[in-house]
Amino acid sequence: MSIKQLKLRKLIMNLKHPFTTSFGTIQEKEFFITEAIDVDGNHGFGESVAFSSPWYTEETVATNQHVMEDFLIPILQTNKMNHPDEVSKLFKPIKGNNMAKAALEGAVWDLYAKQKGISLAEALGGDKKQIDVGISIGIQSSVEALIEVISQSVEAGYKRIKLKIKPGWDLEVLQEVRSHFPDTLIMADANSAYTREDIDHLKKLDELHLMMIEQPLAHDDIVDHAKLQAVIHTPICLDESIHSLEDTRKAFELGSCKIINIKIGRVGGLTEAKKIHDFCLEHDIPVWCGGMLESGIGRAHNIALTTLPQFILPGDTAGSANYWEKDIIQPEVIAENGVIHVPDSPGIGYEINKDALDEFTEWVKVFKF
Ligand code: OSB
Ligand code: MG
Repeated sequence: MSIKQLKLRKLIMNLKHPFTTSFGTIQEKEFFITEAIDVDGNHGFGESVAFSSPWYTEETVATNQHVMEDFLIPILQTNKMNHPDEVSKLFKPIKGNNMAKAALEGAVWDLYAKQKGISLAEALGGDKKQIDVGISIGIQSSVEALIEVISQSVEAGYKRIKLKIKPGWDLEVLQEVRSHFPDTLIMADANSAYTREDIDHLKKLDELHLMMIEQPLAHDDIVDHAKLQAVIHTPICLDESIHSLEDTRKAFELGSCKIINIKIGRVGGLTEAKKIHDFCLEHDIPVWCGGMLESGIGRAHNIALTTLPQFILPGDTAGSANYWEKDIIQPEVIAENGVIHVPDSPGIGYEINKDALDEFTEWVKVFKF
């Protein structure tokens, strides 16, 4: 699958609403769109999901650029491939930097599916025609404001509501929410805001009947999560701690969680994401697809991945309009009653809105192969 050229585009897009987590607020999103072009004029697109600051995990937009330009793109330029699964093998000598790796691998996967004339979902082996999605709601200025946003999301039909929590915005807020929405599927995401000192406090969350609590403890921990899971009924879902199939196996063997959030960027690409999925299918571990406030291109990759069978829980891929005034794909991603119809045209299945892409592009670099 010969690549003739690779384009690296730096974009800046402004979120419709600031998104606040335990680690901070994101308003303006800086990120890369990768584009792999072949001799026949096929174009494959990928997206880097790193943020400007290393608050979620250690990668940033700047480290992504360094690692892609100085290490990963040269590897692609000097090696031939027959299948996108080979990209992660070629990248193996480079440690970590999974979001940088995934951004390039994603463009190769899309290009491959377009060369074969099949959808990315089909190329991955997924066969769902539609996927169920939930929504992730950031920390709000007041409980009243939060209740209002939840009401709108429930009305829009999202299949589950995820609420960001942190010390001081947790038990009482969730109790209030639970009393307004007694039957709604609710989960909480702490983005590593607690420590083992908080275990007694976290035990109190059991009374709220949450679907799960996501990443309560440190971003690099699976040991204390196992201790916490042993004393709470609420299933723990790991996000930040899982970077690979090996991490997944270890977390499973230790009992660190009961559910896995798979993010393509965090695990280094679709090939590794699929391996984690297959392990979870084999061991009966429910998985869902997380989000990183992506543009439509990253969102399309998430949709394709979610067509695999073990994605049995609704993910965070809400509709484009939830994030952006204008997205860079057309049509935009639409979630109707919490359901997204999976496109069946080749590759990611959405056209690029070239005007929007150009409008948000800060600069483009071209790498010849
Ligand atoms: O932990 O899943 C997370 C957003 C930014 C960083 C981390 C996370 C999130 C979300 C929102 O929860 C996901 C989305 O709507 O794309
Ligand atoms: Mg999370």
